Amino acid sequence: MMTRHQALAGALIGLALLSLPPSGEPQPTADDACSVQILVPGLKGDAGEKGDKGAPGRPGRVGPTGEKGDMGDKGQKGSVGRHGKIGPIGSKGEKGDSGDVGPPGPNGEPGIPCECSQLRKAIGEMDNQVTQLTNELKFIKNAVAGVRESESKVYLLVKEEKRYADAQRACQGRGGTLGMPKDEAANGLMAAYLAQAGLARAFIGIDDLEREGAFVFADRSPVRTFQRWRGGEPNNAYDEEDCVEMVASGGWNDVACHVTMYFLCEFDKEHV
Ligand SMILES: [Ca+2]
Ligand SMILES: [Ca+2]
Repeated sequence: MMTRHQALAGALIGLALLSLPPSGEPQPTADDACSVQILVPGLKGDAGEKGDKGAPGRPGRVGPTGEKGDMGDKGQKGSVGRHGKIGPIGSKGEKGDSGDVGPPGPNGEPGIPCECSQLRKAIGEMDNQVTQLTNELKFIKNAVAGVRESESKVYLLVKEEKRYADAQRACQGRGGTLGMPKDEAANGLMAAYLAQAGLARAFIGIDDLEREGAFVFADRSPVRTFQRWRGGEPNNAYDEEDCVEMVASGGWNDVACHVTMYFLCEFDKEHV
């Protein structure tokens, strides 16, 4: 049994066959105008020729940032730059070598004439001072060499050859006198001092300068009971022996005052 669809399709095909003009036949006549023309889709045609290239499209949107590429080659040397600013002051450098000696300077003004007489006087005074100091030094050396002491006196043997008067002045200049052996103890001490020093004799403080034969000690006190004259002395030989020496044994002898020899000084301890 035919379905409604099959029946409709068959009807449509029949109608199509009726509308097709027979081949080789003339154009439809007026009668054809009355024929029912029904349009149905044809079969798909062949592919057409390729069209021309279209116009360029609009620019696309900006893309995302790309990854960093490798370092490029070193560029060429640039041109010289401008001068920079002046830098800070540097630290002090080391001392340089001495320079050459300069030329001599001009002559100076004439000097004041030399006061030669005054200079000579000053030099003379200095010479005197030197002599004085030299003598002091000798005396001190003697003192350092050793002195002898009794209970009340200090004795010093001065090893400088002097005349009697000069010897007395030398002792007085130091606050003493030539040695005065007024008793056996003093005479013995002075004699021992001479002997230990290896001396044969020295001036002591006895003389008869004021009156021949009247011997006095250096302090002008007369020589009385204590005397230690050697045998035959005092003899006032050649009528010129007015001063007295002591020999190492402790004996006394009158001698000429102008001869020079070492001498013994004595000082009171109270004044030393
Ligand atoms: Ca005499
Ligand atoms: Ca004599």
